[in-house]
Amino acid sequence: MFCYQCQETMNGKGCTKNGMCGKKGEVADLQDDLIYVLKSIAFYNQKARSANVSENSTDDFMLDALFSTITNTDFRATGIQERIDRGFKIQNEIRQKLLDNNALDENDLPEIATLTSENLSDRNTGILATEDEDIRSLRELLIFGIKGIAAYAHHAMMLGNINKKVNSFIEEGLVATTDDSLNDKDLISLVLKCGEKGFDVMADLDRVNTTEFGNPEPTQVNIGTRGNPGILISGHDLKDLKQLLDQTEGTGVDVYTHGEMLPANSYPEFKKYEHLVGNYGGSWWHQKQEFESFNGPILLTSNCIVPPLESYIYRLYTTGSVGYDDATHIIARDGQKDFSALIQQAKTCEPPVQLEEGTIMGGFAYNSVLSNADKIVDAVKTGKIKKFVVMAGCDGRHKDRQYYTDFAEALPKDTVILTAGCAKYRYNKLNLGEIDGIPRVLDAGQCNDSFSLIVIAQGLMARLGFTDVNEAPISYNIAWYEQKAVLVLLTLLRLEIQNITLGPTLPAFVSPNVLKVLVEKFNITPNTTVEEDMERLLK
Ligand code: FSO
Ligand code: SF4
Repeated sequence: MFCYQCQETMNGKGCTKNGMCGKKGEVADLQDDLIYVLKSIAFYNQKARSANVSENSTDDFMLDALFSTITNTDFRATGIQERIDRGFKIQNEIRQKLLDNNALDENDLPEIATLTSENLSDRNTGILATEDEDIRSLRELLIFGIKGIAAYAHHAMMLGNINKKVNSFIEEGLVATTDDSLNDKDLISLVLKCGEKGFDVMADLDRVNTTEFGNPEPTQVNIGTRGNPGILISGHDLKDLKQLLDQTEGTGVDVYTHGEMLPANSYPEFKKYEHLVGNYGGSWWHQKQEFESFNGPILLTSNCIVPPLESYIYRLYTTGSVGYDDATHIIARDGQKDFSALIQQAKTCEPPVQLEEGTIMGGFAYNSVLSNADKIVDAVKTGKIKKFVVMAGCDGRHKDRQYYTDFAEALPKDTVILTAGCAKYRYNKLNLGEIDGIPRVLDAGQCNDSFSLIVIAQGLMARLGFTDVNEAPISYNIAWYEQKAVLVLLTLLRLEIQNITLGPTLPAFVSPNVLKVLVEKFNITPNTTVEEDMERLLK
């Protein structure tokens, strides 16, 4: 096993026996195999697209399979093995279809296309198979960005969106990582193209989410509990939440959000449900304590799942690309998921133990912010707001992440934090106050709603007369953890945003030479101390 895809990788270098996340070595190796199989399918499906014989079911499969390999998603060897087996079936079907249509020359196939279930064990599918450190770094950066695309495209697909250009880029990128003729420059341009597709896929997801559930509106989200038994829903999939709310209505069972599902409380469609009580607890890594004290069933709709305690695993349910041995997995039939097992179980459970009380503010996506732009623009013009600081991204377990709480607290009172993703849990309960009625923390939503932050930044800057985004009073202090955050970062780079501060550590998969390019081209800086970064970021 060798895995270095997330921020918590061992010693900042790579996990080699078992993952720091709890992923078993066996599962990591299977995930390498699965990614390798996907590269082979990608080769064939590119040809199938050109010959107009590609199937939507291949896209479905690719998105789910890539998503399943993201940090803290599917921990099951069986779950990954099933996808490998299905992958070979799909690869064979596409190959046969191409032959039937005279669209494949079997005498001229690259090595990745000659992969079969029989010869898989002869191939070196691991990350270290690429010997050149810089090429390996760029290939993996591309793959991790693609995993991020797949996750967001998968949520959008659940709501009926299929973006063929995005899906065909996934194939282009995967195949490129098998092509020894591509040099570092070629790979850098693909990495930036990945960022461009990141913007497109986040825009897609925003469009389907807001079409289905309305535009998020500023909302005080309750963080207390009430006396009914409840179901806790975590992850990013809003369609799952909708089905759960419909099925629990009138049953006497309440629903609470957890982690990245918090922003759902600000969508008009979800606010209609009286039994959506609010949000319970904090970001993903607090789940051992919080799932324990919640007392009722928990539904994980995406990452991040943490290896659960025995004490609540019988109340843990997974769905979509996420999975854990001994947790019950709910599958969709004709687009519908049956959550009756959770509802029955909830009725036998104690109500949640209250952890805190009060509210937190959410719902500051671009629609609500830009429709109040006058107020914000005035505050900037009159000097009441001097700077916006984008503090989007992920939260994580590292002690060093206290930095983000300290940084938010230390920011001067004439600054506004723009946030999205679970990073916000480091400061969203601090009561940082308001500037002329504008909250100093504007939470746009989930990590994919970083799209909203970009639209907000562009909208405000246009109103303030800036043509160059790097001239505007916005600085970036981004926290990353897993591969969706890698994609968001690539999207910001593709938009030519300079001077991003990144932490709490730099990615292990970025080689010294690749880092040099990132610094030269974009002036990316690792975070240091609150004082030092404050000075730089407020300049
Ligand atoms: Fe967080 Fe986990 Fe949304 Fe990530 S819950 S860390 S970037 O999966 O997806 O922000
Ligand atoms: Fe290690 Fe992160 Fe990979 Fe888990 S996902 S094995 S913690 S690098």
